[in-house]
Amino acid sequence: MIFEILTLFPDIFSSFLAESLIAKALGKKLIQVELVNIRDFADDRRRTADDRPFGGGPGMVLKPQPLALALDSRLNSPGPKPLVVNLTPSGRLLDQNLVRSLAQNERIILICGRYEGVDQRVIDLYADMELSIGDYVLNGGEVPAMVVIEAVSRLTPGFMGKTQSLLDESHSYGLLEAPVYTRPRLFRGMDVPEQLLSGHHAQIAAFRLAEAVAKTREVRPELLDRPGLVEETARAFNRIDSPLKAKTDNSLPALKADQEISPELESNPLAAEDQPAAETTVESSETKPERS
Ligand code: 6GU
Repeated sequence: MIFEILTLFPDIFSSFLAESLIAKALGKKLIQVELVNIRDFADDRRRTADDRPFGGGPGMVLKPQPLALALDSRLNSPGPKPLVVNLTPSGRLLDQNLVRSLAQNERIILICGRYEGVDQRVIDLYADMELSIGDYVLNGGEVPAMVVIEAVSRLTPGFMGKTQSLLDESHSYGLLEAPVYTRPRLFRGMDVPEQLLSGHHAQIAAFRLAEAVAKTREVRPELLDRPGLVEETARAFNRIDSPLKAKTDNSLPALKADQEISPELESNPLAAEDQPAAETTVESSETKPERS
C-alpha cells in the first residue's frame, strides 16, 4: 500500500512515521509513505501556496496551480493508478466500512487542505472522493491523513500480529469492544470478572460478546440498529459452545426468537451502504433474513 501525502506541513508526520507499528510496517515495506510539500510547486520567489477567497470571507484558500502541479507530479509517476482523496470536514464520514474499501486500493493520494480549504476546481479535476474523519473542525487535513493511514494500514496483511487479526475478526460485527483487564488480579480492591479467569475459551468468548453488546447498548445504542447486526451477532453467538449462553441470553436482544427486524430498519436507505459487497462479512449472504 502506497500513501502519498500532499501537504504544506510535512514535518507534522515525522514522529508518526517513526514510531511503533507504522515504523515497523514501513521497515518491512508493507506500506510506503511519500511526503510531498505543495510549496515546492509554487512558482513565485516566496513560494506562495495560498490566497484570499474570491467573494471575501475569512481565512485563506489553497491556490489551484501549486496543488495541481503537485498532483500531476504524482499522477505522472509510475505505479498503480492512485485513488485521489481530498480531506475536508465537508467530506463523506469515515467509518470502518469505508476504511475497508480504501484498503482495496494499492495507492492512495491524500490531499491535506489547510485554512478554509482547496480551490474547488482542483477538487473537480482531480479528486475521486472527499473524506471527513468526524463532525468537528480541525486546522487541516494532516491529522485526518494520519488517521486514514493508520486505519487502512491495520488492514494490510502482516501489519498486525496474528492475535490481533483474530481479535479484529471477533469484533467485526460493529459492536464496541468488551472491557479488558490485565494483572494484577486485585487492583484497589477491585477484582477481574471471574468468567475471564476460567480458562475456558468458549465461556470467555460468550462473556465478551455479551459484554460488547451491553457496552454498545449503553454508549452507542444506534449501532445496534444496523440491519444485519442481529444475524451476525446471533451467528457469532451460536458458534460459541458455552453453558454461559443461557445466562447471557438476556443481554443479547438479537437472539430473542420472536424478534423481527422493524419495517423502519428494513427500509433504511443506509442499509445497502452499510453492507458493501464482500467487504463486511463473508457470511452475510447466508445469514440474510427473508425479506418480503
Ligand atoms: Cl478531513 N479536515 C479538517 N480540516 N477538519 C476535519 C476533517 C478533515 N475531518 C473532521 N474535521
